[in-house]
Amino acid sequence: PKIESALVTGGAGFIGAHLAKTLASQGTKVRVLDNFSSGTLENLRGFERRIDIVEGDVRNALACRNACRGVQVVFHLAALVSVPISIQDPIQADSVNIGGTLNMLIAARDQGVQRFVFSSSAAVYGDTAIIPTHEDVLPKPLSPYGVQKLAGEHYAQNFTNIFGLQTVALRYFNVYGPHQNPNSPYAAVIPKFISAVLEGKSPTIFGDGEQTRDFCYVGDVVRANLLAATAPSEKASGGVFNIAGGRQHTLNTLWQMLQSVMGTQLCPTYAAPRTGDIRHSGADISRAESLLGYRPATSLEEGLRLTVEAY
Ligand code: UD2
Repeated sequence: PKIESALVTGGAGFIGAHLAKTLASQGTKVRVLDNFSSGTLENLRGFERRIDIVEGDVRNALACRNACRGVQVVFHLAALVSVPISIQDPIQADSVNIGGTLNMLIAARDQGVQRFVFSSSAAVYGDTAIIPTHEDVLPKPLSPYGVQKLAGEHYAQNFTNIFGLQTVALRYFNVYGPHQNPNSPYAAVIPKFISAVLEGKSPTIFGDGEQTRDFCYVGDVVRANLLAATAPSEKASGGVFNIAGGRQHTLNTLWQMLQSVMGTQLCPTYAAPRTGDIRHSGADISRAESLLGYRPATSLEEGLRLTVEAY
């Protein structure tokens, strides 16, 4: 099924821009709503004429309402995504992550949007002992960010149950890929490692490097969103789905793979474990496989190659 028209909130951000550009390439009429606090026009380069780019904030109900007008599918990615910032300023993070999501749900409902795909996070699980983690594991978020994403999922389900708005929540694990910002102090590990190598510096591994993560290539996250938007409503609506690579890798393995992709022989610096870090993370993706038809297509090695090539 074709998506005729879509709104991508946070569409100038790392994941949102990949999604918006893919939709536009497929012939979907795309609008992006972004306040450009962390997103950039650079991320949408080459698509400025094909995408309706609106500067606006999801905390503004009128901006949300206008952005939803005439739209079939809403992909809601706009968020304050930094866990440390959500700890330093939970009220501001709450106003964006919960308030903004509520504004978008109300706007989508009132404008007759068909389906609402909500970007959630593995952060809702906290430090669970059940790995790979399936969606029925009791969420126990360890940060305001995780609390806010979990609240967003529940609000989305409210709107399905009370108003009949079709909603789907996707819990992303560690997403990586081209154009992910390496510069913020809270940058993700893969862009940090790549930029260290490119600068000839030794990267820092926090802890012994034997912690594991389930890395997910951004192209797979984009396909998961398209599937969530088009899957039959009886399978998808009101659901939450893990979206990940479905494999766990240690940080040491990640570093080895990256060295081989980049053809370097550097020694990492080991430092004290980062406070608040979880040791292991890995997704059970069987629900997304069986109900959405999601299968990760990009191995970590291939994804690293694609990411490095884009630098
Ligand atoms: C990810 C998400 C976060 C939240 C969390 C939930 C990112 C950027 N963050 O945090 O938003 O959803 O999952 O569990 O996707 N590391 C190093 N050296 C570095 C940077 C990181 O060794 O220079 C380690 C870090 O200690 C951790 C792993 O790499 O063990 C991944 O770190 P991350 O910041 O990329 O992502 P994570 O899993 O902490």
